[in-house]
Amino acid sequence: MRKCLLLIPVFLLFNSTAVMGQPTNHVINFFDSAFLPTSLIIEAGDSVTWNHIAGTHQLTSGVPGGTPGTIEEPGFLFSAPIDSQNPSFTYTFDQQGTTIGFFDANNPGLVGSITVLDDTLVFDVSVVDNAYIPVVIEIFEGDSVRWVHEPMEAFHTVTSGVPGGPTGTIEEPGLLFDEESSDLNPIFQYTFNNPMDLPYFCVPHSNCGMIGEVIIQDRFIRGDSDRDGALTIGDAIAILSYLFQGTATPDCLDALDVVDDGAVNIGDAISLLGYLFSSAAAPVAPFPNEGPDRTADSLLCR
Ligand SMILES: [Cu+2]
Repeated sequence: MRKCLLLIPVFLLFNSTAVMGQPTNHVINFFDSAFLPTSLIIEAGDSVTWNHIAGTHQLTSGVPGGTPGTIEEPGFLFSAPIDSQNPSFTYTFDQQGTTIGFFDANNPGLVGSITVLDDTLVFDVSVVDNAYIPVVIEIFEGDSVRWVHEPMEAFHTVTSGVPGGPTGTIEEPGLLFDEESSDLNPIFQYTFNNPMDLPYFCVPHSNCGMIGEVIIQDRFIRGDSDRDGALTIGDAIAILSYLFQGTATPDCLDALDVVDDGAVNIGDAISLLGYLFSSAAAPVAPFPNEGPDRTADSLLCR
């Protein structure tokens, strides 16, 4: 049996380094006979501003002759003059996973596109020194993990479950995946679509501690403490009950963290009540639709 070189603490908690940024504003400039850049890749929630540099233009969403009633229909999303009197136009995109065309109706040969990424991410785990680094990784449904075998590293496996785990459960060895991690197969990527705490291990080295864990969190709506899909006074009551009446710890503490400061406290209930009854600010993302929380904090949604 191969001798283990290193033992790594198993429960080293890892906070995501791939934090989703704040919304970005992107710029496209209209010159007399072109606009630049002609295409952009943006994140949902980002905005694009088209600026006038020269010429007389009619910025139009869609494609020339696009099918009526679809996002390709000219002007379906927006139509705005871009000229010396109307020097800029801004639109915010939240159509995840979609490519949206635009063109100049005054010169339909000028076409461009905005691609809005979906909100899933790919996280890397290094296979190095007889260990998976980070040992524990927290992701959300729809995210992927990529195990990267570092050069000169020994032959390992990335095997779901635990050694000798019960058949028919996620602990069963290899139920979801059983891949070699070697110089010949240096990258293994897997997309997780269901919330769970998934242990995994290296077949040759689990006995010396080469094990890891992927925590796949449930997508949620911030403020939806009782997980019924809507924000009501019941959600504020659920926060107060958890804090002051000793009700069981909710599975999705992230949903109770209305102000997203990484802790659940009375301020979250007050903020939620303010939103519901006195037109205070809405909860931050994920809201109003379900989504991941990319803020690095210790709260989980299970
Ligand atoms: Cu190994």
